[in-house]
Amino acid sequence: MFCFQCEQTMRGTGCTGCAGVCGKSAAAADLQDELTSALIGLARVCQTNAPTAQTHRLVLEALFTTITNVNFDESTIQIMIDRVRAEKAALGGQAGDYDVRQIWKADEDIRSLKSLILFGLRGMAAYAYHALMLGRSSEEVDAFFLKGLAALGEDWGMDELLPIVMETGKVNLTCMALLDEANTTAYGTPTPTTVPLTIEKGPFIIVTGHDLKDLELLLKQTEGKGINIYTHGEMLPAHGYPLLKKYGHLKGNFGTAWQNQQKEFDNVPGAILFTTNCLMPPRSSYSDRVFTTEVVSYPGLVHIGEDKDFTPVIEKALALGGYSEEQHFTGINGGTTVMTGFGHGTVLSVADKVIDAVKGGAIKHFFLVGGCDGARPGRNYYTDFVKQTPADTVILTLACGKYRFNDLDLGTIGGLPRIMDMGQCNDAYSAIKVAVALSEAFGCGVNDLPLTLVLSWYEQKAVCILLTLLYLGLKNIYLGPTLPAFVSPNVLNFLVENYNITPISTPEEDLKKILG
Ligand code: FSO
Ligand code: SF4
Repeated sequence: MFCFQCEQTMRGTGCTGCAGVCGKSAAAADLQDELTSALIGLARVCQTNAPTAQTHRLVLEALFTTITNVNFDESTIQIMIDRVRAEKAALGGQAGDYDVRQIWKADEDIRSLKSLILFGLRGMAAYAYHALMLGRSSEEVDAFFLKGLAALGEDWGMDELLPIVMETGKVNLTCMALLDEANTTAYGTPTPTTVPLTIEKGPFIIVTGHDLKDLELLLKQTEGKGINIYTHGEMLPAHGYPLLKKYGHLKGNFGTAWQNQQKEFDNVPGAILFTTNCLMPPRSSYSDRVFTTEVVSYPGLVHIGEDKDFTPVIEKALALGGYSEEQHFTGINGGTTVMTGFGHGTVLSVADKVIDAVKGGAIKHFFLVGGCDGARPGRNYYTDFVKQTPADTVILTLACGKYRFNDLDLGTIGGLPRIMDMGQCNDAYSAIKVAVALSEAFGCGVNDLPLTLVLSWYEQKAVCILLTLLYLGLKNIYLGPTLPAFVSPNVLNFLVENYNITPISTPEEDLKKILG
């Protein structure tokens, strides 16, 4: 096997041998390569034979399947390969698969650019898939998946590949806007919401991942059954959506970020539903109560299929019975509640207040401290950074990296909390909307705003978001905890020279540099 698509890759260079750091077997990794090869073959066929709605959906599912911590199951990956090959045949395609392993062996700059495209497409596929589940799609986005995949099979140089890298960022912006519209149309505009970390006594289900539609379906199926529902990880922002929080049995949030799940789920007396990544290999102390749905798959776990009949999850929760007494959990820093619901709809509704606070000097600087969490000790940087930010600064955050500091009480500025959670990783779209609105209000470019992005990355959704920020011309981004293994020295130089991407150092030094 060879895989270097995520931040925890072995020795910072690539996972090889019999399993990846994430627990993916060599056989599953090889099958994921085969699936990607088949997808590139399908995309090449679509250059001459018109794809159908089914082709587009299959492309999303297959790309999503290969994201880190989504699918560990050789049999379901094989089924996906067969479906992609059958689709190619149905479209009348003669061409064979393209062997993606050629990319891993290519010149390091070509490998780097093609990896940025492939991993960006994988991340974007997750967003497009969630939008599709809520009935939204975009011809531009669908067409670009095929264009980008076909480009991976071309014998192109840097001059041809770089524009495709940038186009991935551009199209991902459209895709995030699509998902934002899908979420807010289905569930309303998120509003600021305090979420308890207490688990009440009695049966409960923990829902994790990013798929709001799955959460809604589960809430409907559990209504009146005496089962409480708790979010976990990237599902936390669901509490901000009016049409989800109207369910009285959506009670609070369980646990922290994904990398702590093996400890936090140990012997938990409730059922756990994974709607997307980040799934870690479940330990025997709780594997009997973990369920998967959508493209998530792990050998031996019960999978909830397209009929979305959550009866096995419900029965397991009832059988386990929950805690006999209320449990008072805390966040990483000892806080008993967290807040969410500060999407662009809320922040921009008080834009006048924010602008006045900046003009009057009450707010000196904005930080977007967000992105993915992970297991590396260096990620304490983000907690320390937030703790050390001066009292006249605002911290916007999103994605699972926020669990490092979202239970801290840093006070308020002008009635607004100093830490504002904008939502899931795809809600980077909210941050972009706020930044653009502020730059218009102040009559300057986004790079001239008192705003600094301090990002943490882990998997491929972070790759497509980063490409979107670069496409928008955002400069001076601080990135950590380490730089991607798939970025070659030449490509890194390009990013540093053109966008001044800076690897994080220490919170003290970086804050000094940023605030002058
Ligand atoms: Fe995190 Fe996992 Fe949302 Fe990722 S839970 S790491 S970038 O899947 O997608 O932030
Ligand atoms: Fe390694 Fe990450 Fe690939 Fe898993 S997804 S095999 S940890 S690089």
